[in-house]
Amino acid sequence: MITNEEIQAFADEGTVVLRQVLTKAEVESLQQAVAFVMNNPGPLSIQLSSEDNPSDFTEDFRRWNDHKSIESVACHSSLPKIASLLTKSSVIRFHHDHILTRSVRNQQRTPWHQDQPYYDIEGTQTVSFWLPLDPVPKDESIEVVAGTHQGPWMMPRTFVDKEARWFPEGTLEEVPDIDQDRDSFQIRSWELEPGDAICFSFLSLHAAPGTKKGRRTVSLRYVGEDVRRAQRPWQTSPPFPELDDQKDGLKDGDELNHPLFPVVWP
Ligand SMILES: O=C(O)CCC(=O)C(=O)O
Repeated sequence: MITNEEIQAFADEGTVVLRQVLTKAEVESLQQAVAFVMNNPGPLSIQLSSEDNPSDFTEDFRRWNDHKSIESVACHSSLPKIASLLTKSSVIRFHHDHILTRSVRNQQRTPWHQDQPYYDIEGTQTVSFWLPLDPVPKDESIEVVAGTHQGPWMMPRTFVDKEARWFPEGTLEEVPDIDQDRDSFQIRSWELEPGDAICFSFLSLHAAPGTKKGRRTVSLRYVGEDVRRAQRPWQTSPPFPELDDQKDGLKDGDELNHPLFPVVWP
């Protein structure tokens, strides 16, 4: 299902491409789920179109309870076991889903960023699977900087107006200007077919270009046993307000032992 070379590549670089990890039926079920999500936006849905980029770019988060196919692929496909092999964690929890749809000619780039500073977790055993539901040419595929999974953490900023979120200005390194000096970075990207996955750690620096023909993707995110809650005095992206509940929530340093994060492996 996955080779030792692929596991080693993920350990060394924090990213690896895996071919045909989802079946055709799983891809089709996710396509149906994305159509449902687009027609029924959730409370966390964001419309990212702007005046200079009027064509649609929509994101939605945490929809796995709303459509059986997202739950089924997240919890019962080959992905949980692969997450265990890549992160070398014997226990894997599903963390959340993130759905991104760009319509034809949407040119909006997702800027370079790490995901983990936007969340409320500490730990190293993490992996996201970026799952395209349409063919993606290499020059329209997500790009990941090899090696950045080792840190350091870099300042999360809002994507549009670049405000520091949420660490005080100056407390974290800034994301380097990668596009000004691309040859100095080991940038990985791959042409993809539906069923393929680009795997990357929650700390890997990554960015994604716009699209000519349109692109539907689902990112499914998993954590291993060394991951703990890091309570934040701000709203994370996506938010998990349930975790702040005095009785049923999680405290700083707790394992993510909560129904929001089901154990999916073993
Ligand atoms: O597809 C994109 O535009 C960005 C995806 C991304 O940043 C992620 O999945 O973490």
